[in-house]
Amino acid sequence: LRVIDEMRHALRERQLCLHYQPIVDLASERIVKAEAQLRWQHPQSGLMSAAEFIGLAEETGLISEFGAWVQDEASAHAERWRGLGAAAFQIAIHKSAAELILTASKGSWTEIRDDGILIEIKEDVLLNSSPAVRARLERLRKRGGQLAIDDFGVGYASMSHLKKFGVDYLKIDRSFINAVTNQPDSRMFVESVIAMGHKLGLQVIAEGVETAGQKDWLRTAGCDLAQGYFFSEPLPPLDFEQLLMADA
Ligand code: G
Ligand code: G
Repeated sequence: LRVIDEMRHALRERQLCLHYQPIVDLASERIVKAEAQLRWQHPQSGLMSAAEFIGLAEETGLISEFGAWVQDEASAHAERWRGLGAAAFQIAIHKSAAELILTASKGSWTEIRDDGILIEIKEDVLLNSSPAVRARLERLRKRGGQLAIDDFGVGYASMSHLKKFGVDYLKIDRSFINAVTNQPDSRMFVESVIAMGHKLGLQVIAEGVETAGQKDWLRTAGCDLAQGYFFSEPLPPLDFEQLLMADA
């Protein structure tokens, strides 16, 4: 119970922040997007990653307020950075299955900030979605937002799910990218996902790129975009802004 109070307090007292990890276009090697990672600057525990508190936020329903805050904050940053010259710059935010079920059925996920945002969902959303969630994600795309499947390859989503949903990007899970320069199986998997993605009219993003060898292999394989420690770890907004402006 104390934790719930602390989370409410965190929202009111501006203890939440977003860190941004660049997503790079492999052809030009320019930053074109960023993935937002929610963090909580806890007064006693220090900087906490989303993995440490999102579960509890989901159980208590506070996730809808956290999610709204994330989308507002990310939209404001995206607008600022587009204004500073990164014309088509886009921010990707995570939305969990639990958050979507809660906010889509209640109609509490506002459409005001749909334009220009990229929503990342995991395969479980494709597999177990309600009509309300599907309808909401369709409206997102009609209103100028886009949809990415995060950690693609670790779950059971198939081509038919992708066609039914209207998806814009596939993000290949970093476990495959990690092995791409030394495991033929992973190479074959990544090549297949790129081919399937392109056949379906989607762009493919590689997650967890850590070496120049992986980056070069991915570009040659026709992968569109990449993120990972090779380019940058997730950065606080001001540090990310410097990186973005240096890149422009
Ligand atoms: O950066 P970190 O290792 O804490 O991220 C762990 C996971 O937390 C991410 O892979 C992502 O799935 C999740 N996450 C990060 N930010 C958010 C957010 O704003 N909303 C939700 N629902 N999940 C997030
Ligand atoms: O679930 P998701 O894939 O969004 O995981 C996000 C987490 O992965 C974050 O904690 C982020 O710091 C971490 N991450 C980002 N890039 C890399 C990378 O290149 N290698 C590894 N091992 N982790 C990464």
